[in-house]
Amino acid sequence: MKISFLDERLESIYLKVKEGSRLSKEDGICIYDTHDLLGLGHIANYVRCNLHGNKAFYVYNQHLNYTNICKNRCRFCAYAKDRKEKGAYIWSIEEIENRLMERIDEPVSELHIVGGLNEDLSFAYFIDLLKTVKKVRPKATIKAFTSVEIDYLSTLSGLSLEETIQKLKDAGLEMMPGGGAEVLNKRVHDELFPKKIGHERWLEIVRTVHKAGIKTNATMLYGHIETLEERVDHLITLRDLQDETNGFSAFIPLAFHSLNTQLSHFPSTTAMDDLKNVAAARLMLDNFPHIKAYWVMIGEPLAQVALSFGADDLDGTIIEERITHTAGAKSAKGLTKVQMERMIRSAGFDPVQRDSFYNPI
Ligand code: V47
Ligand code: SF4
Repeated sequence: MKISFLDERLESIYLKVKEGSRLSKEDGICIYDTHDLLGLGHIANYVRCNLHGNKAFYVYNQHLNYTNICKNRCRFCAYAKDRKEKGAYIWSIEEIENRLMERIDEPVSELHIVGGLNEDLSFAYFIDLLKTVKKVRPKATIKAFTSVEIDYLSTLSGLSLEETIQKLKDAGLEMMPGGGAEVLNKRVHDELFPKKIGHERWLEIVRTVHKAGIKTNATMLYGHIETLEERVDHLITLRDLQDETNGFSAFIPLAFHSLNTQLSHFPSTTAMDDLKNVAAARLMLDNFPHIKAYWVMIGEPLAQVALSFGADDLDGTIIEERITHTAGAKSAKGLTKVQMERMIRSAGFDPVQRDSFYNPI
């Protein structure tokens, strides 16, 4: 189909995409820089439909955030607390079991488990946590711990990275979520999350996890101090690692929410930027099978639109989201299966309920 783009720079990007050629760093910057949102959406939707047709995926999942006490205290995070601060919590294994039992009649197929770096927890707690979740929900997939937590668990266990991953795998870990990467860049790291593992260590952990046969997701936290060039570099770094390991399943752009953070003067991300991030991900990450529009962060209405800007997955029902809501998210804390399917259908796509590995349920 002949398209007349308002921004003629998009012509050559469309041509490359149609030929199956890889986009360059300059193309990535142009994707973020253009004001031709509909032209960009057309190209991203072309790729999305070639890969997934009219399907839009979602998962029946439950989030469990076992503690909000964290020693890292990243400047963008509203969720983390110090041990003695009001609202600080640790869930005992019994409490985790109770939270799972509250929803035991629902068809949850994935448990998404992440938390802070809490110095009061032992490695045995994590093994117990995984085994308990597996005992209560034997058929559900455990998608747990970011690379930041894996690094910390390896320190706690006193074992090598490989041995730590093996122990977690033996206890029930099957997949890892994509959080914790933020922006893979030293300047942004040093300014916003200096205590968190750096760029090189994050890549080392993900590479090791992939080698151990565990699939992971990847994310990028955007809408704070990062430049457009730093965003594109982040995407290219992930693309290069995926060429090497093929261990990434989905990419999720995460829109920064500033309320209750040290960066509370930052305005919310705009719809334009949210959609560009979805489209940029779909076009730059040509070796990633899935791009998620995370409705929690960009809101349900825009997540629907994002399905026509490159996203093929709306993540899931979640049940109770805490991290973004502490930072001011206005979206629901969880959605029902009926609500997820209605969102997808009314955006013109066919809902596919999936498991963690994108098999239809
Ligand atoms: O690791 C923290 C980010 C992540 C804020 O892999 C913030 O399927 C915005 O990673 N504003 C957690 N973001 C969420 C996450 C995720 C979500 C859904 C699906 C998957 C997946 C992964 O949120 C954190 C951090 O990078 N974050 N604070 C904030 N104020
Ligand atoms: Fe801790 Fe994660 Fe929050 Fe950073 S983003 S302070 S590592 S919980």
